Amino acid sequence: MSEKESIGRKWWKEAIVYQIYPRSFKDSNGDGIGDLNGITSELDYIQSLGIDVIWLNPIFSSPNDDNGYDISDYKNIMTDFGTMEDFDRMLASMHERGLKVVLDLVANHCSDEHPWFKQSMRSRDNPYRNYFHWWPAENGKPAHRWSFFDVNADAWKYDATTNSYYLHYFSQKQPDLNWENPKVRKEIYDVMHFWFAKGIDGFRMDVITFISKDTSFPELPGKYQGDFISYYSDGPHLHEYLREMNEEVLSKYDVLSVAEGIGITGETAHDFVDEERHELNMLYHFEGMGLGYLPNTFKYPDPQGFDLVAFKDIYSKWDHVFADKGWGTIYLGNHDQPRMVSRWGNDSPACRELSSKMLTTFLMTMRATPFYYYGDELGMANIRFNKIGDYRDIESINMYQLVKNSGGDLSAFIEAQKFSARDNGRTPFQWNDSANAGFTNAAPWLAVNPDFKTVNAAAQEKDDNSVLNYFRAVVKLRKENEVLVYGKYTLIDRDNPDVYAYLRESGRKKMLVMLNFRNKTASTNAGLDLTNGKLLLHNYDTAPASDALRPYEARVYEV
Ligand code: TEU
Ligand code: CA
Repeated sequence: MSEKESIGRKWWKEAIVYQIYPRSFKDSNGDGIGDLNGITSELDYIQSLGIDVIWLNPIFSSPNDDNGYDISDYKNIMTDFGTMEDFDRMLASMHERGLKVVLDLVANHCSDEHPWFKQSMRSRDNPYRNYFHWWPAENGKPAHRWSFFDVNADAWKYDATTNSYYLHYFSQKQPDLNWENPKVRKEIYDVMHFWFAKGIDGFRMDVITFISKDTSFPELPGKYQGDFISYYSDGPHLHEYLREMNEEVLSKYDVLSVAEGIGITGETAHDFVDEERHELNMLYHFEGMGLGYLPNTFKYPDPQGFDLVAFKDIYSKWDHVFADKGWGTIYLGNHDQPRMVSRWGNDSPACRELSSKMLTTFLMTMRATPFYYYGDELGMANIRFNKIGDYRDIESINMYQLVKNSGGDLSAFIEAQKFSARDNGRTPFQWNDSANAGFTNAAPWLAVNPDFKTVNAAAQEKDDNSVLNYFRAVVKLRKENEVLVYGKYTLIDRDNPDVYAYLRESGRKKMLVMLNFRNKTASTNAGLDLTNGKLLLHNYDTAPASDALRPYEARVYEV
């Protein structure tokens, strides 16, 4: 079996996924909200990036309590985003350009405005009753379940209509679907077939690890020590349902399936993605996303920042997890995280471009499928709102209320949200320096970052050394050097607190990647004579003068 066969080549292992948050990409009809026709109108730009796959956050009918992650009709397009005709045209145009499309499957919960729930809450013997998790109130209050978004962090909501509580891990308008009910599973498989029949190329699966519940709803077992996320992602029939989903749907198409792997650890990862398991292709983990936050706080940043050695350990461990089997993904931002350059780099005017390029080099040179977030290719930064009124995200608004209800320090909360809030990653795309950054000619649904006058695509198009053109260059480097996809990964100089360096090797090809994560000159002892190395890419506009790395410098050598 050749090395190539042993690698188990797959298109989705070699792909670069570009995530578009449709609400914030481009408004085509002047209502201040991004939409599908807006995306279709910018396909030249998207194609120019060199990426292969577009992941769209939910575009289905929704009252937008959680910006589409609360679906009221799985087989229709959200009114704000357009029509099914708009979708069909967008999909056809993307396929014509060789771009694949991945949609977002939100099947752990749906909207409380979905007909299923409207029926279910009517009476205890309604045929849809068992589509959700109900607890009859005469049995007393059910055992506590923690909610991500509830203002009292309570995942049970009482409904007087049938004197019962229903379960909602997220907001009260996001009741959890009862996957223990085979009718519910059939409904979801039917929805997946509907979109695959339309020609889409895959699904990113929202909190898919949470779908199976112990419906006797016991007190949280002691072994989880209060860690609800680990308990939620350890349901009794999870893998049985993922195998069934594969058998009923995924195995029938050549598509990409990726789990939003909240709660998945290095120990359990293979259960989800090993080929012989016949479940999913990939997952993305959350281990890195906890770095740099003060423990037991709601994403309050650690003033010391994040520990680079811990960062290296996490991404090296996950490379090792999939070194021989399975396949990983890599990301540093998305619609649930603050902007990459503000979180992991330095978004000061002097360092924003350099550190953004350095972080992009990391994502494009690891042995995993990159999931790259719209706007990061421009180095878009956090907007850092000063007041709760500026926020549109239910998580920030409800957590503010929760802090208020418990008499907490609201200004400390607002301060922390400047660093970690999700809306920092959802501000409109900055196309040019015209009004509203060319995103819309109406009032945008969420404020545009005032730095758009300088940080925008039009300005960067013209600048060979821009973050945008560097993105295109490092994507090209990955596409032209398969060693950066499948090559063996080896961490170098692990204890170096400032530089992340690693080798990628395959056959006679050997690449050395060196990344300075600090705003100062730093060195790494790569133990390799770089003078014989061929410098393939670096993020400064002047050639390096020594082995020492300049602030936020990134270099890729062939050695
Ligand atoms: O996110 C689940 C999830 O992990 C997030 O709640 C995350 O932990 C948190 O927001 C970080 O602050 C998925 C979607 O990606 C998210 O946008 C939805 O809000 C959520 O599920 C519910 O569908
Ligand atoms: Ca619009």
